[in-house]
Amino acid sequence: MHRVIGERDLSETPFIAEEARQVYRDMVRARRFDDRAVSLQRRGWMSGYPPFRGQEASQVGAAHAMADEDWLFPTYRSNAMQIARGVPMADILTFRRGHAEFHSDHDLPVFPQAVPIATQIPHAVGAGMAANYRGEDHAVVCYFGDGATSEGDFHEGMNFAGVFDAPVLFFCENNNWAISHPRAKQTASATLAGKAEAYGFSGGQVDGNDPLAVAEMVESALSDVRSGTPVMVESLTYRQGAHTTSDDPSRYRHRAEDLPDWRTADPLDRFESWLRDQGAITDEAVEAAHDDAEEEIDAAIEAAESVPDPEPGDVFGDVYAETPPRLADQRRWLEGFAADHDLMELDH
Ligand SMILES: Cc1ncc(C[n+]2csc(CCOP(=O)(O)OP(=O)(O)O)c2C)c(N)n1
Ligand SMILES: [Mg+2]
Repeated sequence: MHRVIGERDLSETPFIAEEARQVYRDMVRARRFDDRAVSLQRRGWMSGYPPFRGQEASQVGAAHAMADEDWLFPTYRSNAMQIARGVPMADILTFRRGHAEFHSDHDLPVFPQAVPIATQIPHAVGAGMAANYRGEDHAVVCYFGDGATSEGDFHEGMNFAGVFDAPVLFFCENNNWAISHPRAKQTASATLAGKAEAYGFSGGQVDGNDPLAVAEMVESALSDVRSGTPVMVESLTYRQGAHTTSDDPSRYRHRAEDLPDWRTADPLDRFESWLRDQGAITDEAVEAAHDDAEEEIDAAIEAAESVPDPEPGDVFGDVYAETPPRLADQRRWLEGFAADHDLMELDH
């Protein structure tokens, strides 16, 4: 298990204080975003939201280890990673309000979020293989959860990556839950990282509530990836909240196995108190991080609110180059329904 907090002083790590403070600021941005998003959903501002509270260290640490040109393949859960990579918060909000993702048309190397579990894994491997064919030297970071490791797409993607030396870092964020299903029942494997061995490359575990440990491990994994071998990192963290705003975890949380304190500890509190012990952060810096984050989120909400509602017909767009008959039928049905109920107009 790779770890920094509790085992090393900041001076014994490869990080300087300013880098550690930047990681902290991104964790605050992510935490405040998540809190506000849940409140917005609760008042009907968006239909649903999957909180990532508790997973900020894991995601921000990993994002900080990536080079600017590296591609990220995210999911609905990895908003902190996207925020730390520079995806505008307003884009994430407009997406959750029914728009196509990336409303601002940024050109960051970030794929659209995958909502079907594990489908992004073969996509990420394909992007890595394409980079090899084209002689490009960026790496691909594929984010997924513990539950995704039980999907066929995970095994197919890992297999291809191993056979074709795809420059992919498989970043598995083990938050102990796949909706209500605990990790203990997900697989009989001792670890998730151990699955990499079967595909011919290595995997390792990191304390996912320690952002510098994650950054250090991901950076070293990415250097292996760039030299031609895929790597899997299992980041051990904990989903503090519900699966989504439609879920009630009090119905099943009692079924969680006993987890060590570091696993369920709050990563933001833990990192902040360690930075204070290290003399690397002041009260003013903490306050400024929160104020700046709040200001950024206020602006993002305003920007998202200024975007007109999506057209209902948008759901048929960007799926196929040519609409297949089945979807054309569905579209006709929706048009009829809309006309009968005087609900909306579909543009053709
Ligand atoms: C292919 C597919 N099957 C089932 C679902 C329903 N589903 C949504 S989230 C989820 C659990 C995923 O757990 P995990 O991979 O650990 O990710 P987390 O939600 O913890 O981030 C499932 C089964 C889905 N979205 N896609
Ligand atoms: Mg999970």
